[in-house]
Amino acid sequence: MSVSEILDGKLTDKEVELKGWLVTKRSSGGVQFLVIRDGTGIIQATVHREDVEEKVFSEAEKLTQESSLIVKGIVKEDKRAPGGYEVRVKDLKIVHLAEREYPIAKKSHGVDFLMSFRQLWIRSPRQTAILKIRAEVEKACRDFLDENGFTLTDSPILTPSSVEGVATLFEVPYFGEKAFLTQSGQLYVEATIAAFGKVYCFGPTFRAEKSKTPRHLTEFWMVEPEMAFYDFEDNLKLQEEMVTYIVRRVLEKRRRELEILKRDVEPLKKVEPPFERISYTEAVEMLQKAGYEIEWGEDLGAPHERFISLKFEKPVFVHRYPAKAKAFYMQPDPENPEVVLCADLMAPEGYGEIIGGSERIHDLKLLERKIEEFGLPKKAYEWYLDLRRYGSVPHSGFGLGIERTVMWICKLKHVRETIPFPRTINRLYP
Ligand code: NSS
Repeated sequence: MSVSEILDGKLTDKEVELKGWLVTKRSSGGVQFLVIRDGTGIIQATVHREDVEEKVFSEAEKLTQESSLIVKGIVKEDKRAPGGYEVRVKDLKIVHLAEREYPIAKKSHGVDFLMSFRQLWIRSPRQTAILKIRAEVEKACRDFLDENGFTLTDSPILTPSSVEGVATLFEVPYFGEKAFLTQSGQLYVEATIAAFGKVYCFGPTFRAEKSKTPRHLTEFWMVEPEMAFYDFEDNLKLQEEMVTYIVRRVLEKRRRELEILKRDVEPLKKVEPPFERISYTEAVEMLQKAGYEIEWGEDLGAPHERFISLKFEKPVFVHRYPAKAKAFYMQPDPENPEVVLCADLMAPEGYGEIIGGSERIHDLKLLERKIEEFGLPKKAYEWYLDLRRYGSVPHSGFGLGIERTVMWICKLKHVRETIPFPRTINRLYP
């Protein structure tokens, strides 16, 4: 039996057994008020001296914060109790009596201190709410793709080559050779589309990001759909549908968690197709007019993305970036080969990029030329070039960053709270 079942009103006046942890305890006269959590919710349990054997009452007195316990009792509706229900305890067993000093008991700890005790911090209501929403976002991604004819094909993590530029590669020794932790599974899903049509990979990706920003992790999770015969336009439509599906799912299933986070849900309700669209060139003009020092040709940085994202109520695609600012595999725009058929999706409310996607080059000669222009070792990409030798088709895909998406949906200031154990330039512990 779980706390959530009690809070849903399914077990009123029934006897229940709850297994969980003690959040807080206070006593008043002959009653001890225990606040217990079990992973599904938080509830108050009361131990009345007159209801229980002396032994049970004194066990309850011993309880320290975070002790694990099993209680048996009767569920009572009680307007005064948080959540509207409480358990009137008949029996109680301590499973483990926690040490007295809980390291993160004080309210005043800073985030960095709390991150050093992440193994304990994840138990707090705010952190569990965020991680529940993360799990819902991940499930929504999978459900959306599985329901729409996609096949999951996992990409390798140890790879011989770079996808998103050599500057952020993590190198690993590999039996006398060099391997790299994957920056993106994209190149491999480009291979599996020829076997399945529509595919995706979903896994951890790694970037040796030297930047210390509130939205960069060195290890983050990405879901990467790839579709044969999809052009640039088809790709954007799919992204609109998928992001809308994810947001709706969280609104539907994770209301309690959004409330814990005090997330205003009105902006989220506005997320529906079609999303806004502006070209990179228009974005640069908007930024220049607003006084930003940016030249055509430079990639957009966090402050630029923030500015643009705040101009729109819905997510906005910024499309057709300069070829030089983006990755080697992107299809040039036939109307202007200086730019490529790519789009980054900016989440609203100042959040900026959550998706990067593009139509891919499917012509062998052009791809060979790009690999050379970008100074990449052709040998490592021979297998990838094969995809353009045998049944090449126009195709497109994108990568949605889970942590950035959760950060926006939860309206957080920093991406590090969106993953159970974050990895950043200065954090590898715990
Ligand atoms: O570099 S991306 O823009 N695009 C790719 O990796 C493509 N190869 C994906 C594809 O087309 N299959 O990264 C995609 C998303 C980006 O929009 C962010 O949401 C997220 O991945 N991302 C990150 N999240 C957290 N930390 C870091 N460092 C990070 N880098 C990208």
